[in-house]
Amino acid sequence: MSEIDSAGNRSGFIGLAGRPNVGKSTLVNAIVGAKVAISSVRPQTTRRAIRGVATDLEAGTQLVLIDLPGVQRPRDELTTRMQQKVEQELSGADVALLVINGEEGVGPGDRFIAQGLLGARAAAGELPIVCVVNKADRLGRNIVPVLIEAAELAGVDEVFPVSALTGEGVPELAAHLAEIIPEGPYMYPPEDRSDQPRELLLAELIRGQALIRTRDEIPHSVEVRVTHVDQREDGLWTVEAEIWVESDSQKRILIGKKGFKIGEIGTGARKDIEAELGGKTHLDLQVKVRRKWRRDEDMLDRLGID
Ligand SMILES: Nc1nc2c(ncn2[C@@H]2O[C@H](COP(=O)(O)OP(=O)(O)OP(=O)(O)O)[C@@H](O)[C@H]2O)c(=O)[nH]1
Ligand SMILES: [Mg+2]
Repeated sequence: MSEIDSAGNRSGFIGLAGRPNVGKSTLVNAIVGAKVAISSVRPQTTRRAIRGVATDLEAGTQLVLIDLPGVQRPRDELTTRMQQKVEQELSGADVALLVINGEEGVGPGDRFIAQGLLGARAAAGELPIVCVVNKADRLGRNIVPVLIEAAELAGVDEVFPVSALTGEGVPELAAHLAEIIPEGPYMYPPEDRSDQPRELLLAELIRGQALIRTRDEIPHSVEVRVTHVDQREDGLWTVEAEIWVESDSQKRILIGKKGFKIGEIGTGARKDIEAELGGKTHLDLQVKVRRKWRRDEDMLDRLGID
């Protein structure tokens, strides 16, 4: 892109911080206008920092939204790394977006995160902190006291009521973000929606289906690797993937009676994958036991969870 093309453009990194399950990934998808990050009712759905890209060519602005794992107390090597990643990404962002679950109101966890953002601001010199009170669709007029509590959080500059699910309030939020990001050329090609390699995005779509169809400890124990993707001449895609769990009993549950559960996961994942690839897909899933992969540093390195 030439100097002249980018003159007057604005472009910036926006780091999303918030407790697990407040709706960060749903909000990233809503702003980008595509499913770039998986969301689910399970806390700790997001494991990697994913960048969602929203470019408005007419306005000449590009928001790069960094979807981050929910902030919580680390439990194992996986969650420890997730926390470190959050701190590292926020310290390099142009704007911090603090997302709160409006339905639950402002709690000690949100205050803790707001304090952390103040720390990041002190280190960065300057860091606007925008607060989103999400799940506004659940609140109606009861949102007002939550908006006030949010505005009183230390460091918060602006508060926006939003429903990431219905899209209410999202354009206003995006417009404000576009105003406060710095001037500069685009960081990603304008047609990009995400920074993820295709294999990783497809693996996440499969994991998303496993998450919503299992319970208890299983959602946290699942990881997915896509081992093969290709397209035949007649257009049919083939995707091969391994679903990892941590024990034989989890494997039995994930496969289910007569393969019912894995069949359901495959059907749901195939739909999402076909939407992403834009064509009919044959999906081959294999369930494998990888004991303690969540505590295995080498394994986490290879999975790209750093
Ligand atoms: N009613 C309602 N539900 C929402 C809204 N936004 C998100 N949700 C739901 O809240 C749940 C959590 O959403 P996620 O986007 O996965 O939350 P997250 O903050 O990314 O969670 P982690 O990745 O675990 O930190 C999902 O079931 C979403 O459908 C909203 O605006 N309204
Ligand atoms: Mg998430």
